[in-house]
Amino acid sequence: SPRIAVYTGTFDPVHYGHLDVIERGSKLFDKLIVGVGINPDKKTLFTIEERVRLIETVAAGWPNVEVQSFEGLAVRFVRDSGARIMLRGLRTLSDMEYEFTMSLMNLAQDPAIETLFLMAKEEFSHVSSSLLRQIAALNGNLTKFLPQPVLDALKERARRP
Ligand code: COD
Repeated sequence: SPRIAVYTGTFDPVHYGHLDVIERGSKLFDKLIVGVGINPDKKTLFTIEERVRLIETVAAGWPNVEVQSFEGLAVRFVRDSGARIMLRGLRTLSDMEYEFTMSLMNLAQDPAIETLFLMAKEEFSHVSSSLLRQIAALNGNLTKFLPQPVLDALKERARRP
């Protein structure tokens, strides 16, 4: 049976750090599903449709990568996708604490789903969506961190109230 992994996240918006994990994950598995979480309690800059579309656009070069949105528990989405591996990226020590706690909670929800971590590449280890959103709001330069379609979407988003 094909080896499938699900890379879960909010991706608000997707950046080169995420894309690096997607590329590396696509080489490790037969199929990589990018699972974009709908969290009704969390206010995002981009809608779920926009976040999915941006990832589809920038990941179009990898034929075994599929993008889907999900609501509810992340582990449930992984299981329903026919996968047993939840892929995550790890940047700094502070990520470590958060990800460790979350992986234990996810393991308690469904012991059949394992979380697998890929270490961030050095050049992206300081890149986070929240920091990029802040810099975008202040008109900073983000060309090193975001692909063109995402830069365009941020500009477009800034024009909307
Ligand atoms: N380099 C490498 N990896 C990176 C980088 C980078 N520069 N930046 C981020 N990452 C990794 C993150 O560590 C993470 O593993 C992944 O990429 C996605 O990041 P985010 O910030 O977009 O996603 P999160 O952390 O907000 O994840 C959202 C989830 C809902 C998936 C998560 O909170 C979760 O699994 N929660 C468990 C509880 C649950 O099921 N909630 C569902 C509610 S929607």
